[in-house]
Amino acid sequence: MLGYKFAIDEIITKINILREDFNHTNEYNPIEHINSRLKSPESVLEKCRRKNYRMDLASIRDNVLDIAGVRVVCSFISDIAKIRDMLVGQQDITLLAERDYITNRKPNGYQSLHLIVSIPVFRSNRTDNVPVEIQIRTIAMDFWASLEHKIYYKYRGAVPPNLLSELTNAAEAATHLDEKMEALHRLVDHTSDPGSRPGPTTSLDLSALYGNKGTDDASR
Ligand code: 0O2
Repeated sequence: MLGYKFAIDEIITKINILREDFNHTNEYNPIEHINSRLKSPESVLEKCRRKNYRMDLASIRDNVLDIAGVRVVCSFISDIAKIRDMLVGQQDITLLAERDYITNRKPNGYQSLHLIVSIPVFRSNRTDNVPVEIQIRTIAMDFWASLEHKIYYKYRGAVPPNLLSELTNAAEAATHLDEKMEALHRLVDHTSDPGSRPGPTTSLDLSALYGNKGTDDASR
């Protein structure tokens, strides 16, 4: 487990460097917060059982690739691809697998980009290539996922159908919020040149925020 802990430390250092450097270069911080977790031995064994993997160390090492997990929470949908590309482009990071639950949302509404990467960890007597699962998502996606996770565990997987459909509706609302925040962010970004910055009384054209639904939503 120590090797997995070191791999988490390496990835978090990389993300913190990206955060600080990106902020310095672009005067903007795309990362809201970072969490990490080491899968417990019980969960590792449970996953082996569920997926029918052999229960020995070699099999665990080869098959359970999310023992080390890092979650990056961003402000806007467009930040997800930026962070993904900045990480995957690093020479010592190898992308082993990628699951895009944003383009292909799970039926329950779960959204996130999952990367399985491998990173070298330089130990006192050897170098290990250690897999880490990196989940990248927006604040709204994260908010939804943490509530869904709590509900799922509370009902031990047997969530009542009405609650399931409310969760799906909430996922829709989270997507809608993400899209609006992204559009607003772009709009403000385009007018952020101090020379063209509108005064407090100048109206911005907000129609792009509401797509082709007109501006009715603006009054809500
Ligand atoms: P935790 O709390 O992170 O330890 P698996 O689900 O492990 O059988 P696979 O194919 O290895 O399947 O992984 P997948 O689906 O790419 O990602 C699994 C992880 O993504 C989960 O880890 C969750 O963190 C997250 N996740 C995936 N689907 C959902 C979902 O529907 N709801 C929520 N809230 N999270 C999800 P763990 O190990 O289950 O949990």
